[in-house]
Amino acid sequence: MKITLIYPRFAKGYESPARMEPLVLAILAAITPKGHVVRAVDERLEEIPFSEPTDLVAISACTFSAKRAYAIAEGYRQRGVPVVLGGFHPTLQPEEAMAHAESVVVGDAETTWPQVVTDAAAGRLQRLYSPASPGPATPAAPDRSVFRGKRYLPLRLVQFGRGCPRACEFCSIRSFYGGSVRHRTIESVVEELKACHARRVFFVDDNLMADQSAFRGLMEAILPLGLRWSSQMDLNIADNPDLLDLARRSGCQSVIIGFESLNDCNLRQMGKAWNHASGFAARLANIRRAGIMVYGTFVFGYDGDDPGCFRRTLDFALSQRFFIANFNPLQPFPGTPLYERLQDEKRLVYDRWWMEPGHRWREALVRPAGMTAVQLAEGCRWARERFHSLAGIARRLPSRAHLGSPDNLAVYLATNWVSRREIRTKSSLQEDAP
Ligand code: B12
Repeated sequence: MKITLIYPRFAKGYESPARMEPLVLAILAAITPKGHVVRAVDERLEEIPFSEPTDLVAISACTFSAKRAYAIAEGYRQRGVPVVLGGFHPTLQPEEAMAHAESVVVGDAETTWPQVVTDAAAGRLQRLYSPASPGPATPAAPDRSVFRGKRYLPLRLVQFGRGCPRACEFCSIRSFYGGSVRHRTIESVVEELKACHARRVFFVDDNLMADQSAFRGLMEAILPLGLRWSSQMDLNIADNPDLLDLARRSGCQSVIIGFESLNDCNLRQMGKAWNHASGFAARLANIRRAGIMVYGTFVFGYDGDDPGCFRRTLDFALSQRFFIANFNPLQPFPGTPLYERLQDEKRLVYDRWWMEPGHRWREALVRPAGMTAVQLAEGCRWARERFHSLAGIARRLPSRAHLGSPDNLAVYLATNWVSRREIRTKSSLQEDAP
């Protein structure tokens, strides 16, 4: 069979210069049984080849790309080609996805994709593939030959483990993986890093230090490779000077940490009571002292937020000299406890916002308790723009972490420049029309 694997774009006209490799396509290619010809298409870089003959189409969709994924599926189905949908959105909304495809895969590809291909070749695709045991599969090593000739950021995306033991109300990870974390062997990660000649790496784990001993093992193993890497992890990294030092020596350049809110009532409401805003500054100082840059993320629209929360958070992010920060309005992803709660409380602006034709990126999706939906959207926009203004970038620059090496400085300036451009493009963007 000829199999076409597709990663849909998010929105028409959204041309970020900072595209990352869609790891999922390389994993699907790696685990496709022998004897089939695979073509990977990243719609962010190339047109969908509707007129090219193919026997099976597999599309990966998250909630933001679901509407576009359904439109592509429709295009192929009209041409008589069977379509399989998988990824976060079809996993969390299988009924909806089944209306747009011959077949829907729930959960990780590793457990089901070889069977899907065998069934498709025999002309007996099932409507739904759902793994017998829940929880994350061990990630397979990707086949990066599918990225050849395509222009991605000079950054390797590598996955050590999947899942996070935390239970944050708004996050899709727990709904998708449950509370467990599954790691590949450290040897296979090192082998992959060597094979793809990695210099700069983004470990796409949901919480790289979810298991401290696995984290330590990985750091020790990659120490001789001379990498520069970044990843998401929780703030507890700041409390362990040995681990911080080991991370730095192994090449950790930046960490992405969800601070979410400066309001402890909000942190409690979102299930992050293990974090306290009063401890943020001291813990951030520990990370900066280790020479590691911090990418902080914040979310607005929880019940303790009032219109003043944007200025307070912006001041904090500027004074703490974050490398980058996100200021996002609460996004209720289907399948999360947050979505269910807000639906019960009748506080969703749209029931299925991801399918709304007129919905824009800058629009709020929830009705917050302490302000209007417009104030929520505008407050986030205001904080983002101030943070990424030239004055904001200059104010955050003088930090030991940013000035610690010429490479850190170059990454600081380049990333802020790209984010500044993306913010301007996105805020004027309409969601993709099918
Ligand atoms: C790296 C990453 C990014 C990168 C982009 C990656 C890229 N290639 O371009 C960056 C940092 C830019 C990013 C941004 C965003 N991201 Co992001 N990101 C991730 C992260 C951490 C890793 C992605 C990855 O490579 N995973 C590894 C691959 C192998 O996993 P996978 O894609 O899930 O595929 C597996 C299964 O899902 C399944 N599968 C997937 N597709 C298919 C298809 C078929 C046919 C089959 C059989 C199986 C299958 O099999 C695969 C292998 O087992 C994920 C978290 C995660 N655990 O995946 C979040 C995640 C995908 N992001 C998420 C979000 C919300 C965003 C943002 C919208 C955040 C924001 N508020 O701005 C933005 C939007 C980006 C934009 N375009 O504007 C959410 C999506 C939730 C949802 N319900 O859709 C996730 C899950 C994080 C979370 N905590 O919830 N992201």
